[in-house]
Amino acid sequence: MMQSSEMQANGRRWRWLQNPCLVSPSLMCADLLRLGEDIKALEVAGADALHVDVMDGHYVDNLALGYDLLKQVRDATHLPIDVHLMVEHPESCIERVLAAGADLCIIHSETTRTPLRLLRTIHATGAAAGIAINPATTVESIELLLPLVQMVLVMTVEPGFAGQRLVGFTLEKIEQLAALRASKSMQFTIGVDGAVSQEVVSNAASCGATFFVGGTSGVFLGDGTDFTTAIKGLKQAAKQR
Ligand code: S6P
Ligand code: MG
Repeated sequence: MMQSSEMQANGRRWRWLQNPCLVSPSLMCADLLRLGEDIKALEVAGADALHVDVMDGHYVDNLALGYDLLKQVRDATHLPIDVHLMVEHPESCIERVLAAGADLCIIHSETTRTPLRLLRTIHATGAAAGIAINPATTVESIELLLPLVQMVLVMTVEPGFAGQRLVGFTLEKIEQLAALRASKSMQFTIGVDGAVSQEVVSNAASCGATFFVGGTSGVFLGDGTDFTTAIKGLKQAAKQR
């Protein structure tokens, strides 16, 4: 288990996660044929991080962004990169993902038999660690891991695809996590991923979320709205909680 002194030593590197409102556009929703241009435009537009979904076609029925792309994204941006691992047995890819430049690595605890070891591996490189919970995954099932993570990412859709509808009851888990965090003086950030529109941001923020993954519902709107307007809209919605 990571010692608290090591947690403190990494505290400065993880401080960006404590910002009261972070928008992290999901790059699988970008124009992949013009990704470099989209990344630059997202930086200028006020993105706080970039969300990279890694999918293996087993844990979820989709294939997405791999090591080589992740390395190129790392070289192309100064923003923190949060990597969302939707893969079976993440231990087999974690070292490569970390070496490719993840600042925050988010796992699904049910994909591994050894989540503690995995969190330790992530922390050993100085990266922050997170756990994602699917709509049907309970907060109770990850409660023991909470003191060890810097982020809980509440999936507000089933993982795998962009463009889905919100699963409404997931917002209650944000409140539950926020109450647990307060009662045990923990520090993890609560994020939401899936169907994150302005309305969802506003509701999720009022429940205690501060980290918002922006996909087709929030940032890549496809209706001519530019990234600056879209990201500003999400940030304003977070204030209107
Ligand atoms: C989905 C993935 C997400 C999506 C994002 C898409 O499994 O983890 O990060 O990229 O949720 O956003 P939207 O607004 O299209 O649902
Ligand atoms: Mg994701």
